[in-house]
Amino acid sequence: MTITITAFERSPDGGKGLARDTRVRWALEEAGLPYKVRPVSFQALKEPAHLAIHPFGQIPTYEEGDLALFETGSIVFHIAAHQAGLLPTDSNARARAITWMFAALSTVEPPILELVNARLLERDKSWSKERMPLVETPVRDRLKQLSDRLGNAEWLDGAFSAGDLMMVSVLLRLRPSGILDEFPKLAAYVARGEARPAYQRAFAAQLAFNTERPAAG
Ligand code: GTB
Repeated sequence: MTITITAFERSPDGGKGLARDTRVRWALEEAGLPYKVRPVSFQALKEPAHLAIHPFGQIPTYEEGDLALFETGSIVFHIAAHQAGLLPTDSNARARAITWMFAALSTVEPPILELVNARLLERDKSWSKERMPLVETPVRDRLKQLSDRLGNAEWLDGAFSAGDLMMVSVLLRLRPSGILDEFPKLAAYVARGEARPAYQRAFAAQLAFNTERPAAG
């Protein structure tokens, strides 16, 4: 069955891989599943056809036959649950890998988004400088805890899993801030994720998608 995902018609990052279709592409590449990508303009995101698939008018979405999904956590979990390679077969190890997916999305990503948004949207505000420590400290606290847990291990819990895919994807959002480099073990962990051939293919595909198509008229 054909898998179709949606992505920004033109990502604001110009193909740096920061939009969330990249993590879905990565999971599909890890799973060896071919997929198509339907571009969606910012206007079309909020129109009925797209809202029927994504109630919040966002990308990415995932369609496979009768199934339509939104939320990257759910999409990556669906892919991982149905293909070998992204979740362990041992039930306890599988539950722990899923726990890391939730941890990435529920515990690590929120303070990172707060910081990313502050850097992006609040830089010109008179109070921006004072607020910055308030958004940077929770990120550093989380990264310290995560780095302590990872230690010198290659991945968070044994073999690479969907938990690592999600955590690396979340941490990648931090790179422009420079904060990731304060935690060498995490920087190396992210680099290991990026070095995976499946990530490389996903990154190249989203870059081509954002740079090689003619601009919409
Ligand atoms: N919780 C949802 C999920 O995980 O799927 C969040 C989905 C989401 O935030 N989608 C964003 C979106 O559609 C794109 S990824 N935004 C449009 C809208 O809400 O109207 C966030 C994103 C966008 C752009 C960059 N960038 O250019 O650097 C990075 C990340």
